[in-house]
Amino acid sequence: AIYLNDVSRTFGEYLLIPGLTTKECTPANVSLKTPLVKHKAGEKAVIELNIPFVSAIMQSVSGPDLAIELARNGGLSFIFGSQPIESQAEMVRKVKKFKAGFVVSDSNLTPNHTLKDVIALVKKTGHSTIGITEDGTPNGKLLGMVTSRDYRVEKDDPATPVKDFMTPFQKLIVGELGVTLKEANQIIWDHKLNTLPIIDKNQNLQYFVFRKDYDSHHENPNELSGKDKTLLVGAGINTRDYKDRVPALVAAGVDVVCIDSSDGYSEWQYDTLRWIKETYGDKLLVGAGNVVDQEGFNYLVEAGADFVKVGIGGGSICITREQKGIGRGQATALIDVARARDAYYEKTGIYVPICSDGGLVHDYHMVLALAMGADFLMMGRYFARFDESPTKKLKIGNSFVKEYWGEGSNRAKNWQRYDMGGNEALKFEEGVDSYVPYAGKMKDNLEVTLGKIKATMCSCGSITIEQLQKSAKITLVSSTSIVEGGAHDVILKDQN
Ligand code: MZP
Repeated sequence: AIYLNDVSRTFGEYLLIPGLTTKECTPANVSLKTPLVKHKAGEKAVIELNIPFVSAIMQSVSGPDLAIELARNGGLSFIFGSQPIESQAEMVRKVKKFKAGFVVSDSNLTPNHTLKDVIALVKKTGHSTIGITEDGTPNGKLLGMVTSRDYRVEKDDPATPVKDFMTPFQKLIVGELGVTLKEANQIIWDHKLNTLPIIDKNQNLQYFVFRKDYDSHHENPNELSGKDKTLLVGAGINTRDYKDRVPALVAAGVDVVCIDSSDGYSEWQYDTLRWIKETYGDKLLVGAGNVVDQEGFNYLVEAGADFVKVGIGGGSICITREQKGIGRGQATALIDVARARDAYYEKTGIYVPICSDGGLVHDYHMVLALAMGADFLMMGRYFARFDESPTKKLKIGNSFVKEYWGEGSNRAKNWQRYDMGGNEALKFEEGVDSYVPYAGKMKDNLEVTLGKIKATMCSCGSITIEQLQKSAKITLVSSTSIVEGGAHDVILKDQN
């Protein structure tokens, strides 16, 4: 056997030492932009994220609702692959149909259609606001609009004609084509609107701007509000049915795929990557993993991976280390793989981003992972707690929880993720079925988490992830100094 000299360590065993905080190091100046896929030195990656978060490729995490909300907030979801090809492709389509920035009235709804028709359209398109035009075409004259609030209130009587509950045009505050996001936002705030219809000079409805859209685009307030962007979405794939699954996902408009496996250092992944690159070239971006050392990284990069995922056995629902005795402390794995990424960059001038997957518990762990070299972070438990995750919210005792189960649990039966060749079946469980505390809306939680990340980065004297990776000072902590880091030697007042 070969013995590695380093101890397998995880995030809780490290702390960051503050660097010089210059006057420009303020949270408002921090950019969390990060590359998702490989690119040449000095060039930008084809896909960049505005926040370094992606959601786990899991049934209990990444459905279309979560994908839409995360993309709107600057991150990206990988729609889970442990489902039939057609239903996964449908989820991808649902996200791609949801236009960021605006919603065109692509209905054929006229004032005489019923609420039932509106609900059917909402389900089909994912649009939460529907403009009603005279002739039912996007270029027809705007007469009014129906929002999700209206149809929720009225859903008891689906036969109500649209004209009885739509907000008539006269009452709307209407922006005109060509307004910037800053101007749109001013109108939205001045008139306490959530949605601003935008018309052209002939008073035909063109699209809507949402307050939320402006929020998520605040980095670029001078952008015209009508720029049609679609949301980014990824999807998980496996090494068995990729020749059928990948074309279906591509046809659905997927932006990036990722081979999902608990142990990615395999010839199965090599073959899958080669097939994708031979079939699609650089038109389809593909991540691979998971690995925990330099050999694993180099092997997948050589096969064509556009990013590599790091982590075995650290996930909150994962029992792989107990079941199979394989894995590596997440921090040690990340530090090792980041070295391979940097060496490859030195040698070839090609930067292959790495993703730290699983095991992030506290928000400061996220900063540590970025400082140790992760370009972005994949999280399951974190996102499973939110309204937008696809699982049930339950009340247990006095608290609300959401369900969260591993892909290697009997409930998910994702045998492809744990495939070692041979027959198709999950031979033994590598994950658990659990609850996580319910935490409300994603957006509210992201605000707090990102606020903390930015504050820590400022303490470290960095306003970009790249600077943090280069200059962060990291120290190991002893178990006694961990005790020192919490409240200690005081009698805590009753917090109720
Ligand atoms: P966490 O954010 O909940 O700590 O970890 C999520 C990660 O755990 C996923 O992205 C995936 O890599 C891994 N995972 C998913 N299911 C299992 C399992 O059943 C698992 N063992 O380990």
